[in-house]
Amino acid sequence: MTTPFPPTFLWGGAIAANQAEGAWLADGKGWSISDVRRYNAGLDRKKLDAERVMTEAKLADAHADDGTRFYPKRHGIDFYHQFTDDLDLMQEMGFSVFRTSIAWTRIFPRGDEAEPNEAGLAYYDRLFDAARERGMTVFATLHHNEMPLALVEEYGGWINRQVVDFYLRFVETVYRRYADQVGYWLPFNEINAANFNPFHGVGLVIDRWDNPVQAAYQGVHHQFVANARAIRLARQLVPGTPVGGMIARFTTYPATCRPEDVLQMTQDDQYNNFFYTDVMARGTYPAYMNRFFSERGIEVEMADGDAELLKENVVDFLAFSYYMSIVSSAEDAGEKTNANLITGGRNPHLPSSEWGWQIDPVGLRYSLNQLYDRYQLPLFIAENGLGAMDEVTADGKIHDDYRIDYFRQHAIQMGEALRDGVDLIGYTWWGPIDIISAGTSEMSKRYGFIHVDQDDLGEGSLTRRRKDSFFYVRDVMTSNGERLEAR
Ligand code: BGP
Repeated sequence: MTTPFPPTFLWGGAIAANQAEGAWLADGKGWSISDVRRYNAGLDRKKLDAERVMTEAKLADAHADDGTRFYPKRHGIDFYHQFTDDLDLMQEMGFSVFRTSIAWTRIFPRGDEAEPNEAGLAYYDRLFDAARERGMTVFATLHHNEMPLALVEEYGGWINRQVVDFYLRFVETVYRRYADQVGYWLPFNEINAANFNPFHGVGLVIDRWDNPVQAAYQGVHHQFVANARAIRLARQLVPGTPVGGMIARFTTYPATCRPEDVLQMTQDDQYNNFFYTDVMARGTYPAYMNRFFSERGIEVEMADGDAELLKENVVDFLAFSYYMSIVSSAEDAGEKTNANLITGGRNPHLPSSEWGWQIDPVGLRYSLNQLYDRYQLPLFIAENGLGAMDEVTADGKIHDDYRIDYFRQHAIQMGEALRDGVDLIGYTWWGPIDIISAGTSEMSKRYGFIHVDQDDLGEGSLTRRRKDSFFYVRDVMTSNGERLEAR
């Protein structure tokens, strides 16, 4: 079978600093918002909305606890100290791209300093050199649920426009430092997350705001401005290096063929997805958002020059995360299911993960065609993966056929999208090594092809083990998809 994947196609994996590195205060790093995300042993995986909300009381608890047991992102999987061994394993799988974030608080611990923290800069020099020495292009995310906590507690997070300048100081510092080491820049991970997890997205503490929805959209506008300024700065400091925009892709289908359900799907698509990619790729707020805002009494404050800034600085490529799909219904009827960042209608035609996320490989092909038809920009799947409970057998094996099947089915659909003419340039599996869950701070929600011996409370040897999926994925990536069908 001739593979549909071009020789330039980038295969690899994605992590985020706050979910893997640990070393939460090492070498001058400051507190980030992920360091106050508690693991709740009693959490109900079907009711995660409450988990996502950050309150003053939860913040106070986190400040009072200087341990790491119930704040798993403080220790991660100790990637900070073990990254060379982990990158060896990724190289063995044939990765040609490695996506990670640069933790803002390693570079500017509080976020408002004038000068950067050299020890933090030196760490990413070592990490990026190690990845490149192993044949991987570095795909660097600059904002991934890890803004400085001081900017939240003392400035009000992204709702305060002053944070835009602090962020651009961080961006300029890392552009200058890593100009020759980074192949793809991504200023914001899932810029649409702000309306589904406002603390991760814009640093919003819910009981500080009379109108948190209004506040979140104001924070998003400031991120659009920051994104456009980061693009403009890239043309000066790292010319020729692509800068992308990313959303969490909430693929949705109408509950029935009733026109009202189809209209609901269209509006969900507009409000949850296209609003953000339209601004980043077309450079303007789409007209349909005027009605959305006015019907909800939302007034986004824009400064003189913002419209021109957005129009003149649009992304070079679009990235998105894709895990699952959901269902839209006009009456908001039918059974619900938990999904990435949101709760949506359950699709009776699809299986679910143990966390309720509906597994939909064909939806990936559909999403790729939809996004490419709309923008004709190169596309990059920056996250795709299956979180599951893995079991280690007595002889130390992990037989994760379910993960092999998830990867295989989605890779097949990527190949179909390429045959459809979609300009898909790369794919990074989310969590190639087991890391801490973003939404629940669980360790037991495992995505990796590499198992890490650690439980939800941080107990374990941190030993790394190759799962069955490690070998299958290695064969697919090193053959550039030729051996995709083999099972
Ligand atoms: C995305 C985040 C990632 C990742 C993923 C899986 O929204 O960008 O950080 O964690 O979700 O979510 P979780 O880890 O909660 O299973």
